[in-house]
Amino acid sequence: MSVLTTSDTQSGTVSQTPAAQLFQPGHLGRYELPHRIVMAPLTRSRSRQPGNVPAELNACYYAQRASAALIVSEATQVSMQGQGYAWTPGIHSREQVEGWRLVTDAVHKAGGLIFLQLWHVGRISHPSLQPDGMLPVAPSAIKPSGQAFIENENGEGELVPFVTPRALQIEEMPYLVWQFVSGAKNALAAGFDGVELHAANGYLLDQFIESGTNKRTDEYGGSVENRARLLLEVVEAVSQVWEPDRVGVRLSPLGSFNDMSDDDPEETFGTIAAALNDYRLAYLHIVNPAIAEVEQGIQPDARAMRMVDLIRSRYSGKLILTGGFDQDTADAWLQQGKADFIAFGRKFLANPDLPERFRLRATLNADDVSTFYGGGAKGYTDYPSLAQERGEEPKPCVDDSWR
Ligand code: 8OZ
Repeated sequence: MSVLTTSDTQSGTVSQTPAAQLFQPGHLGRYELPHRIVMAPLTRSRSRQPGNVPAELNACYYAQRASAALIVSEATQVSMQGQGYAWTPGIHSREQVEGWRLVTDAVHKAGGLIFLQLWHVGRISHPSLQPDGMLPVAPSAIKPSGQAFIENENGEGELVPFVTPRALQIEEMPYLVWQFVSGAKNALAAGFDGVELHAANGYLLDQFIESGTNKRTDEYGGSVENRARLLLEVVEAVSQVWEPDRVGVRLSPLGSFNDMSDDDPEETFGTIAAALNDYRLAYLHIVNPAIAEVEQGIQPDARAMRMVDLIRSRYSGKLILTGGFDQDTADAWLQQGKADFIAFGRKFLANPDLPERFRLRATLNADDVSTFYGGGAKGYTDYPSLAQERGEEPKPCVDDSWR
């Protein structure tokens, strides 16, 4: 399929140029994907206000990136309680479902596949983002270090210190599962192709999983079986809304973002990876524990590499790895069998046609950190494609038939 793929199966020889693995087709759940390049979930904080509603601009952004084998949407709160940052989109109101329909229609029209990432932030929030100014909720009343990103009285983004969250009562656990189920049902109504459960990066499900944030003494705390209970209940319930072959789970073993820690990450994440086998999910998505080293082109930390290998050996389904990869490191990791798909975040953000650029080994646009979060089209839908660089007019992004 790719001009760079030179594998010659007829003569029995396999000689592939460095990007060959990335351009092999592969199955993911019920889908047959044309290559191995996934777009990672990226928070962009550009939903329409009020109401955190996806709109035409967001449809344009995702449609531009439809050549990804799979797009995993930005993290999307399943409820008001699940919101932790200003202007992130939700999937709990009728307007949001209609807004996401613009996105899924636009991506499908452009030939793409898109999963919605279902998100509850737990303690990574602030009363100003919570219903009735209530405290954020968490497995235990432990304040994260750092700051929440909120909207101030002037409608501007502002960083304010986190507060101590309220520890959830055991009677509230079914309500947490219900919030994810409700988000999953709404995702189905909005026309997505599947859902990914965000159990990474220090948000609610991860707060239950890891011992640093979970000091509970009931059946949701203590042993790894207990700390994994909420995740597995959500997996089970969401798999009844969607078939399991359209459900993925994202984890971040050894991650410290959002003040996370675990006493025995090998036991915790090894056990969870094995437990997930029972559900026959579309995939497990891992935030690369060696992200910093891969990005800098240095030898990864031995513990990080052991964790990648541990997850691979315990989990028998498809694995997506994200974090720090370029074309060659991605291809090498696929070649070594460390993952089945590689997701790219910052590179996809700045290169709407990333697979084509990889295929042609074209220069990549650099990303602009100052426009990552909030704002409008600048730094969002105005990164040029190769076709534009050749002088073609940009494709019209918004088409009246999507309204
Ligand atoms: C960066 C800024 C805000 C949110 C994550 C959803 O870490 C996020 C996120 C990342 O998964």
